[in-house]
Amino acid sequence: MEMAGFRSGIVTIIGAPNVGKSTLLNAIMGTKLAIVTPKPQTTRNRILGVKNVPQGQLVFLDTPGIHMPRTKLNHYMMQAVTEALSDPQVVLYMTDVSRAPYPDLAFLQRTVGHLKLPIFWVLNKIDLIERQQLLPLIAGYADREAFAEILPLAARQGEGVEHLLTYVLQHMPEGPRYFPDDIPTDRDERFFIAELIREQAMLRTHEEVPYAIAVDVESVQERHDGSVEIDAAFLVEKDSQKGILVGQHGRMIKELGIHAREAITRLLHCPVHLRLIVRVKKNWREHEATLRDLGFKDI
Ligand SMILES: Nc1nc2c(ncn2[C@@H]2O[C@H](COP(=O)(O)OP(=O)(O)O)[C@@H](O)[C@H]2O)c(=O)[nH]1
Ligand SMILES: [Mg+2]
Repeated sequence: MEMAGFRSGIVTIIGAPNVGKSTLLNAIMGTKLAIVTPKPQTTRNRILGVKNVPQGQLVFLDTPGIHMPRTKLNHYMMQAVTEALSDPQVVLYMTDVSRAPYPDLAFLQRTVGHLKLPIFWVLNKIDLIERQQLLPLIAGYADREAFAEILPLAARQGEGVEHLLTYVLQHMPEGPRYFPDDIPTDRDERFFIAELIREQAMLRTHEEVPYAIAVDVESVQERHDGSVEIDAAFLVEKDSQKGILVGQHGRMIKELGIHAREAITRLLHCPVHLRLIVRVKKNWREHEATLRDLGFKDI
């Protein structure tokens, strides 16, 4: 039995691509669950982080940025958002103060209007504006009463994150501990390994290429010496993309492999051997069976 007054529930983070949703999840968790790049649509799945605090348990859901689905992959990405909105107790709606600070109320009405639950307006990236601009910016927004709380923060610096946790907890109902204390997420190691590899590829490629890349972790084997051997394949859609990812004399794939290996070593806390190959799979983003293999499915 939990102590009296134990609070718990689901907190869904939504907002436009690139406002800093995944960065906030990582800041809350104090560890890297979601990959972050300067490119929109980096997050493709719903990512769950369980934050245990002395008075409760908060289950955060990071979501892909809201956008119009153009491919089947995008369609699944938007389904992940819908799923994350099926049963939250609090919604964190994030905007970027340095770019488009004000909420899109029509959008909120459409997506969460029917839920009748507290919505926080989280203004992220306050490090990018002058401090004295912040209050007038918030005061200049007429529909403030649409929000249960208005919280400015800088997710990348971790500034305001403790504050946010305090407020979220106040809005949580009494409830059980949904996850054991030592289970921080619902995805397996393989998922995070694939994501860390994809992050390095996304950081180093441009235009359409980062969006045409998927990573399939084909095997993860522990060796007797305590190290781990990983085989992973990049999927791309065209030969030209394969050329870019491999790079001249294999330089690109070698370089990103080094960085991915370091990141995976931090994740697994043991030496890692990483073998990467690139496969061309025409139109994989529209290919139902491939998407299913990669873990995207109808809900
Ligand atoms: N300056 C600044 N940049 C941030 C902050 N939070 C996130 N970013 C950057 O914004 C970009 C998008 O972040 P990400 O978390 O991937 O956004 P998402 O698409 O909403 O998940 C990345 O380059 C982050 O480093 C912040 O508080 N301040
Ligand atoms: Mg993200």
